[in-house]
Amino acid sequence: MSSLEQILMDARLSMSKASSLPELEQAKARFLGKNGIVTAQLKGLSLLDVEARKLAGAAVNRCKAEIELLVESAKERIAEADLQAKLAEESIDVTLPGRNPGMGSLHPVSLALERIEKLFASVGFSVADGPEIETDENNFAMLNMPVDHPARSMQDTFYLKGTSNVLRTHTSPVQIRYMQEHSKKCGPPYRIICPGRVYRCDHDATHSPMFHQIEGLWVDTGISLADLKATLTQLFRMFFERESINIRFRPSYFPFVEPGVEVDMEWESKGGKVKWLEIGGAGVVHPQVLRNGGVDPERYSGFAFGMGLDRLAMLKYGVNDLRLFFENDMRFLRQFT
Ligand code: FA5
Repeated sequence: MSSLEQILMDARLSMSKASSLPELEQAKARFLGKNGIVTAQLKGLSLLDVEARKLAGAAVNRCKAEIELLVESAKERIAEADLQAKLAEESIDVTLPGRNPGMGSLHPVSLALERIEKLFASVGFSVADGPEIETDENNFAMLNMPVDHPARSMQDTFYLKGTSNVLRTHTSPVQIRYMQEHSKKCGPPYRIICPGRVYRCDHDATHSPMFHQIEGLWVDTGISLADLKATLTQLFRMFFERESINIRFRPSYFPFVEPGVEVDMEWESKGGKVKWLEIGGAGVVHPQVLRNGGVDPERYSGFAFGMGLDRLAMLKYGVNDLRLFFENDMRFLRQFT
């Protein structure tokens, strides 16, 4: 056997034995490195005469090329083995039982909403819905706030570029949508609540740029402010589970109701001093708004209200900063089971 055949056999054995890339590098260097066996053969060619050098040179180069191929295929084999080992290490046994992440719970705002919906349903209200991207027309104009009406600036609005749409600033446009849709079919009585997200450019401990409101609308014959007060008083007593709750109406201005009121709730009284908290706006639906909804104001009247749902949840659960509702901190949320 020639020395080159011997070298090749030796190389095959070494490459097949290498089980890691550093081992392979070492084996490669032993044959092809600066002081390697094949390199020594190439250096030795200079001692031969021209004809013999040609033949021997070709043979040494063939041997070198073959060893390079051996190195490449060993490299692939090692990479594949490494990959398989990694996959085996990271593999997931899908048959194992799941880890217990702890019991989930509803968000406090969802809890408050669920409760309010149940209470209103128990006195005959149904739930209506509307889009969060609303037309300027429904959010403002149909609610008695035409373009340039100063009341538009009462709510800092997010306008949608290049359209006449806005992120709705309150849930009141659902009143218009509901009345328009149902006046075509059957007409009043209407008794609905509409909970949902609303948006305003506003941010501090009691104001959030996205918050939740719950709208209420009752349209029928002979509905008055007294019905509004009786309904809200009764529902707040049930919601807060406190018989002693009183509400008061403060005169206020909303273009879509006449008269309009701010609703305050008696929260606590210390040393004979009563503390009132504002929770929403309300009033008797303006005749023009009824007309815009396809309802005859000569025949029907109604009341409407819009409450801050997050504010109600803050009061119910004793939370003093609205922003806590939107931070999704598990330590906070876990307390509401
Ligand atoms: C309105 O939005 C009227 N649409 C309510 C209404 C409906 C009046 C029907 C008459 C008839 P106001 O801007 O006051 O009104 O908002 C109502 C309630 O939403 C407030 O009392 C407050 O509880 C809550 N609220 C307002 N802005 C924020 C805010 N940035 N973050 C959290 N809650 C807010």
